[in-house]
Amino acid sequence: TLRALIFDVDGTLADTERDGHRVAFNRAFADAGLPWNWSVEQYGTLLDVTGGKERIQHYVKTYEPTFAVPGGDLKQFAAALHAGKTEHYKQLLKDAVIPLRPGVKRLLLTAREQGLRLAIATTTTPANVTALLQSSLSPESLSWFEVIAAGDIVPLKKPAPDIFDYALEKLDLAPEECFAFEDSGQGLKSALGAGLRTVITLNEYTRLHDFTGASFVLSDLGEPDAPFEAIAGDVGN
Ligand code: XBP
Ligand code: MG
Repeated sequence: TLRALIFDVDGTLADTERDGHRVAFNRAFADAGLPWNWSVEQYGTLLDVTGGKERIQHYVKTYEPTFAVPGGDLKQFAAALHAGKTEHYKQLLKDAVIPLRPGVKRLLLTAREQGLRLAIATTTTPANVTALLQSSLSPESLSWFEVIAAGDIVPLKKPAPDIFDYALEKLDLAPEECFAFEDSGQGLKSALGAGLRTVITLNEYTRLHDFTGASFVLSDLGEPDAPFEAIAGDVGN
């Protein structure tokens, strides 16, 4: 029996990467007086590395190999930059709502009506999940999710299965009792590694990823009442 749905956040609940995270990284770089600016296109390549702190470290090693790291410790430097990035991301979501993807709200509401349990398994920082749900869904929507597994709660990020394993353990459910919702190849690998059936919704950054093993690969979750949502401007409450 199906008992729970486990959701990825970035790219699955909302298209947060291009106009959210990417912009926040660039603002943090500017604050630190760094001349780095990640373009929409380059960010697509950088997304291969999951986790913002890990992404910054990867960027420096790959594209700025001669950069003299202040303090000499790249991990520490990336963590400090990333803390600034998180502040910018939260502020961005306060200034402008990034809408949930089509059909996400309907699916969450329907699942709740039917007594399905909800959880989140994401690589993103916990504060980002809170900020997104509060601004794009509703202040009380955080409580809809029984488990919010996020960020550094497990040492190995996606594509490792650890974050989904963790969510399953907290739900006290077997993978056969759940479905995962993902948008990326790394996310799918992570969910499959945890034994989960997975629904993929594609986006601009992930549409060419390898989705072998997914139960469904969909453009989005917007059918059948997407036109209604569009008319009603169904964002927020
Ligand atoms: C999302 C990520 C995150 C975000 C940025 O992956 O990889 O790193 O890009 O958030 P997923 P942070 O959708 O698979 O969870 O900067 O907080 O890491
Ligand atoms: Mg994602």
